[in-house]
Amino acid sequence: MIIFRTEQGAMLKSKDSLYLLDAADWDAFITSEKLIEHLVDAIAYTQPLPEFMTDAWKLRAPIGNQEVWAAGVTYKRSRTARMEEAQKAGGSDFYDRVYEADRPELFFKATAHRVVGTNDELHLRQDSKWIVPEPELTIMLSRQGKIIGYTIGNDLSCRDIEGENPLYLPQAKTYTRCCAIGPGILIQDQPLPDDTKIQIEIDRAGHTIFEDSTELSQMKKKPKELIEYLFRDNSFPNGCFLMTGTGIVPPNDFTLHPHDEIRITIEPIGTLVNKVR
Ligand code: DO4
Ligand code: MG
Repeated sequence: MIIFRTEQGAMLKSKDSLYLLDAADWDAFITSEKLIEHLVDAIAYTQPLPEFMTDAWKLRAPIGNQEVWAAGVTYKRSRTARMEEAQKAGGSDFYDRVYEADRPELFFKATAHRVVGTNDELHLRQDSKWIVPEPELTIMLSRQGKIIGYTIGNDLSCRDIEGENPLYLPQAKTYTRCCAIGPGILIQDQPLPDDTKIQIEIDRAGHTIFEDSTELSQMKKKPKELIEYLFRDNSFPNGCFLMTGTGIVPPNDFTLHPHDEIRITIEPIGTLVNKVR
């Protein structure tokens, strides 16, 4: 079951049918301990929506007042890319060490107002010349740290800023429209299979200029370990999102341009589509 957030309320997709649920208080709805029961009831007792009706509905980012946190250097590819970008500044050793360490890299990524949904625009930071998308499996967690479900995240990152000095990480990562989440949340507390693929395509002027894929089996740190560290001495009254790190980094001569379109697919969640400006 996948939940989408729309102007009209929560839209539930089950098999090929769509149902509308009241979610005026999105935080209460999505973090309710009875969420699964509500969804099962909606399927049993309400009429599916005719498709023509929902075609024009705009999907919003499926986030209320949750914070977005992110894990870093959870895949070998990210470790190598970071070591390269930080080499001149003498910071590469930190990335190698965090890849091997028990304690993961966890950082604050965004508040909800910095997050965009699918089909919305991400922002290219004006004082950066080297910006890349990071396609990441993103977990929604309850206030108790239980997995509510899975979505797709784009951890837009300024590689020149973080490469200049690791202490600049918050500026490289957190700014207006720095993060995309969506299109919806796959409601499931069980882990996704190791062979789940994460795919990315970047289009410029109608041509695909970069595509790549990885799979969850390539993640060195597992979601359970990341969650356990994130919730140590830390409280999240509305639950939170945790981006689990990127396993795909475009070549070092690649940077996003205004109007590029980024498509990130993780089945069975769907595809997150964003242009940049
Ligand atoms: O330490 C830099 C950021 C790492 C990151 O965002 C990632 O590996 O996905
Ligand atoms: Mg990342």
